[in-house]
Amino acid sequence: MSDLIAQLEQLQTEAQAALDAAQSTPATEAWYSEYLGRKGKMTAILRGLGQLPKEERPLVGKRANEIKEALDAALATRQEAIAAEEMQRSLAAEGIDVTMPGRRPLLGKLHPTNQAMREMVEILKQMGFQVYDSPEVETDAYNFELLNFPPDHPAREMQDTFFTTTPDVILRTHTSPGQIHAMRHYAPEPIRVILPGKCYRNEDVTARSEMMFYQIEGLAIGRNITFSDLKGTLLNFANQMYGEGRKIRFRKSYFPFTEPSVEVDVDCILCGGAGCRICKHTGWLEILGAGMVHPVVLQNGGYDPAVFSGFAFGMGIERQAMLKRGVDDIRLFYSNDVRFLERV
Ligand code: FA5
Repeated sequence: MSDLIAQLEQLQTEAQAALDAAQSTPATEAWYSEYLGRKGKMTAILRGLGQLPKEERPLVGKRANEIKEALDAALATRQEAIAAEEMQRSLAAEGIDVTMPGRRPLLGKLHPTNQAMREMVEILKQMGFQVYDSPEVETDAYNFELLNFPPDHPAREMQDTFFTTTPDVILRTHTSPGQIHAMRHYAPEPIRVILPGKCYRNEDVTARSEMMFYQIEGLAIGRNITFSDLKGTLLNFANQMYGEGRKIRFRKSYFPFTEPSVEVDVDCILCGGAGCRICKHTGWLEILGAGMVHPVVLQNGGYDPAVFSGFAFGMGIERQAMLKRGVDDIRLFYSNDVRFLERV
C-alpha cells in the first residue's frame, strides 16, 4: 500500500513542478493529458490498485482522489495566471492602456418632432381619440376629390402638390385623406380618431415652412357633435400642451372639407405676444386648421349627413414643437445638425 501512496505523492511533486513550468494554455492542456488524463501517469499508477488487498484499496483510493483534486485546483490557478499573463502581453503588444478612464457612452434621444408628436398623441388619447394609420402616398381622389376639392378648383393651390410619375398618385399634402380611410373603415359607427404622419408640399422652404412636415389630424363623428365640442377639445388640448391659462383664438377660414372652417392660433410664447420673426410680429402663432365636417365629406365617408355630424382638425407638429421649445427656424429640424438635436 505504502508503495502506491508513495508513488502517487511523488507523482504529485513531479506534476506540480511541471505545471509551474508550463508557460502557455496549450502547455497546461498537454500537462493535463500527461498527468491526469485517461492515459496519463495517475491512471497508470492506479492500475496497480487491483493487486492490493481489498481492505487497503479504499485508503489508496482516498489519497488518490485528494491528490487529483489538489492537482485539478493547481491547474485552474495556473491557467488563470497564464490567461492574465497572456492578456497583459497582448495588451502591451497592442499598446492598450487599461488604466485609461472609459469613454462615457453617448445616449440617444428622441427627435424633437417625435417628442412633440408623442406628447400631442398622449393628450388626445386621454380625450378618447385613438390612433389610426393612413398612407403617405395617396391618390388624387383621397387627397382632394373625396374631400370636396372639385377638379381644377383654385383651393387645390392652397397646397402645392408633389406628383409622381404614376397618374393620379401623389404624396399627400395633408393628413386629411386619412379622414376618408377612417370613415370608410368604421361607418356607420361613431368615431374619434387621430392620424399622425408626414405630409409633403412643394413649397418654398422658409423659417416657418418645410417641404416635408408632420401633421396630426383629428376626427370625431357622432350623432350630436357640435362646434362647441370642437372648441372644448382644442381649448383643453392647448391648456394641456402649453399650460393652463393659454390663450387661443379662432379665425374664420376656408377648407373645402369643413363648413364652417377656422384656423386656430395660440399666443406666441417665444415673444410673449409682443411680436417676433416667428409669429410674423402678430403675437399669435397658427397651430391648426379645423371645422365641422362638410356634409359631402360625411357622405363620401359613408355617413348620412342627416343623422351624423362631426368635427375635424389638422395641426402641424413642428410648428408646435417650435413653440414649446423656443426654436425659431423649422429648417433646423431636418438639417441633421447634431448640436440642435442634442439641445432640444
Ligand atoms: C390643412 O392641411 C388642413 N388639412 C387642416 C384641416 C384639417 C382643416 C381638418 C380642417 C379640418 P393647413 O394647410 O392650414 O391645413 O395646414 C395645417 C397645419 O399644418 C398648419 O397650421 C401648420 O401648422 C402645418 N403646416 C402647413 N404647411 C406647413 C409647412 N410647409 N411646414 C410646416 N408646417 C406646415
